[in-house]
Amino acid sequence: MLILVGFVLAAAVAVGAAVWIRDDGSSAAGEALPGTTVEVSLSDYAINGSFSAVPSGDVRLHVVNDGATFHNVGLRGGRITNNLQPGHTATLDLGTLPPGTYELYCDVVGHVQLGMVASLTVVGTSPTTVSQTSS
Ligand SMILES: [Cu+2]
Repeated sequence: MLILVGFVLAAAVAVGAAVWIRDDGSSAAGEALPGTTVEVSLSDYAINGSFSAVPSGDVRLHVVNDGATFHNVGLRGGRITNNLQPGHTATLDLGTLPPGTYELYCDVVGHVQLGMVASLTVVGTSPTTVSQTSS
Protein backbone atom coordinates (compact mmCIF):
# COMPACT_ATOMS: atom_id res chain seq x y z
CA MET A 1 0.00 0.00 0.00
CA LEU A 2 2.80 2.33 0.83
CA ILE A 3 4.40 1.50 -2.49
CA LEU A 4 1.15 2.32 -4.30
CA VAL A 5 0.85 5.68 -2.53
CA GLY A 6 4.43 6.40 -3.44
CA PHE A 7 3.74 5.57 -7.08
CA VAL A 8 0.67 7.78 -7.20
CA LEU A 9 2.59 10.62 -5.61
CA ALA A 10 5.43 10.19 -8.08
CA ALA A 11 2.93 10.14 -10.95
CA ALA A 12 1.30 13.33 -9.66
CA VAL A 13 4.67 15.03 -9.44
CA ALA A 14 5.51 13.86 -12.94
CA VAL A 15 2.23 15.24 -14.30
CA GLY A 16 2.81 18.48 -12.46
CA ALA A 17 6.28 18.76 -13.93
CA ALA A 18 4.96 18.02 -17.43
CA VAL A 19 2.32 20.73 -17.09
CA TRP A 20 4.90 23.16 -15.78
CA ILE A 21 7.20 22.49 -18.71
CA ARG A 22 4.35 22.89 -21.16
CA ASP A 23 3.29 26.18 -19.55
CA ASP A 24 6.84 27.42 -19.64
CA GLY A 25 7.24 26.42 -23.27
CA SER A 26 4.05 28.08 -24.49
CA SER A 27 4.88 31.17 -22.48
CA ALA A 28 8.28 31.41 -24.15
CA ALA A 29 6.69 30.94 -27.58
CA GLY A 30 4.30 33.80 -26.92
CA GLU A 31 7.03 36.23 -25.95
CA ALA A 32 9.23 38.27 -28.21
CA LEU A 33 11.82 36.50 -30.30
CA PRO A 34 15.48 36.88 -29.37
CA GLY A 35 17.06 40.06 -30.59
CA THR A 36 15.50 43.42 -31.21
CA THR A 37 12.26 44.33 -32.88
CA VAL A 38 12.19 47.92 -34.07
CA GLU A 39 8.79 49.53 -34.55
CA VAL A 40 8.60 51.39 -37.86
CA SER A 41 5.87 53.72 -39.05
CA LEU A 42 5.72 54.68 -42.71
CA SER A 43 4.04 57.91 -43.67
CA ASP A 44 3.81 60.18 -46.72
CA TYR A 45 6.78 60.59 -46.94
CA ALA A 46 8.93 59.56 -44.03
CA ILE A 47 10.25 56.48 -42.24
CA ASN A 48 9.67 56.95 -38.52
CA GLY A 49 11.11 55.00 -35.62
CA SER A 50 13.82 54.83 -33.00
CA PHE A 51 16.80 53.95 -35.15
CA SER A 52 19.65 55.62 -33.28
CA ALA A 53 20.84 52.87 -30.95
CA VAL A 54 19.69 49.42 -32.00
CA PRO A 55 21.62 46.66 -30.20
CA SER A 56 23.74 44.50 -32.48
CA GLY A 57 22.49 40.99 -33.12
CA ASP A 58 19.23 39.78 -34.60
CA VAL A 59 17.21 42.76 -35.77
CA ARG A 60 13.78 42.81 -37.29
CA LEU A 61 11.42 45.58 -38.27
CA HIS A 62 7.75 45.61 -37.38
CA VAL A 63 6.36 47.94 -39.99
CA VAL A 64 3.00 49.66 -40.25
CA ASN A 65 2.02 51.86 -43.15
CA ASP A 66 0.36 54.89 -41.60
CA GLY A 67 0.43 56.72 -44.90
CA ALA A 68 -2.30 57.25 -47.45
CA THR A 69 -0.48 55.51 -50.28
CA PHE A 70 1.48 52.30 -50.55
CA HIS A 71 5.05 52.08 -49.29
CA ASN A 72 7.70 49.52 -48.51
CA VAL A 73 10.83 49.63 -46.40
CA GLY A 74 14.09 47.81 -46.67
CA LEU A 75 17.72 47.80 -45.74
CA ARG A 76 19.93 49.25 -48.46
CA GLY A 77 21.67 46.26 -50.02
CA GLY A 78 19.54 43.88 -47.98
CA ARG A 79 16.01 42.70 -47.57
CA ILE A 80 12.90 44.73 -48.26
CA THR A 81 9.20 44.29 -47.60
CA ASN A 82 6.56 43.95 -50.26
CA ASN A 83 4.53 47.04 -50.98
CA LEU A 84 2.23 47.70 -48.04
CA GLN A 85 -1.15 49.25 -48.61
CA PRO A 86 -2.31 51.92 -46.13
CA GLY A 87 -2.95 50.36 -42.74
CA HIS A 88 -1.09 47.18 -43.53
CA THR A 89 1.76 45.76 -41.48
CA ALA A 90 4.75 43.53 -42.11
CA THR A 91 7.64 42.07 -40.19
CA LEU A 92 11.00 42.20 -41.93
CA ASP A 93 13.83 40.08 -40.56
CA LEU A 94 17.10 41.90 -41.21
CA GLY A 95 19.22 39.04 -39.92
CA THR A 96 22.21 39.51 -37.64
CA LEU A 97 23.58 43.01 -37.87
CA PRO A 98 27.02 43.98 -36.56
CA PRO A 99 27.55 47.49 -35.23
CA GLY A 100 27.43 50.09 -37.95
CA THR A 101 25.26 52.56 -39.75
CA TYR A 102 22.67 51.26 -42.18
CA GLU A 103 20.20 52.92 -44.48
CA LEU A 104 16.50 52.22 -44.49
CA TYR A 105 14.60 53.32 -47.55
CA CYS A 106 11.34 52.99 -49.43
CA ASP A 107 12.00 51.89 -52.98
CA VAL A 108 8.75 53.14 -54.49
CA VAL A 109 9.91 55.41 -57.31
CA GLY A 110 10.58 58.92 -56.06
CA HIS A 111 9.94 58.24 -52.38
CA VAL A 112 13.57 58.46 -51.26
CA GLN A 113 13.73 61.87 -52.88
CA LEU A 114 10.57 62.83 -50.98
CA GLY A 115 12.18 61.87 -47.68
CA MET A 116 11.61 58.16 -47.25
CA VAL A 117 15.11 57.36 -46.11
CA ALA A 118 16.41 56.91 -42.58
CA SER A 119 19.66 56.03 -40.88
CA LEU A 120 19.70 52.94 -38.67
CA THR A 121 22.56 52.82 -36.21
CA VAL A 122 23.47 49.47 -34.69
CA VAL A 123 25.56 49.64 -31.56
CA GLY A 124 27.65 46.86 -30.10
CA THR A 125 29.21 45.98 -26.81
CA SER A 126 32.68 47.00 -27.94
CA PRO A 127 33.30 50.71 -27.59
CA THR A 128 33.32 52.59 -30.87
CA THR A 129 34.29 56.14 -31.59
CA VAL A 130 31.46 58.09 -33.16
CA SER A 131 33.08 60.71 -35.31
CA GLN A 132 30.53 61.14 -38.05
CA THR A 133 28.31 64.16 -38.26
CA SER A 134 24.69 63.86 -39.12
CA SER A 135 23.60 65.51 -42.33
CU1 LIG B 1 7.18 55.10 -49.87
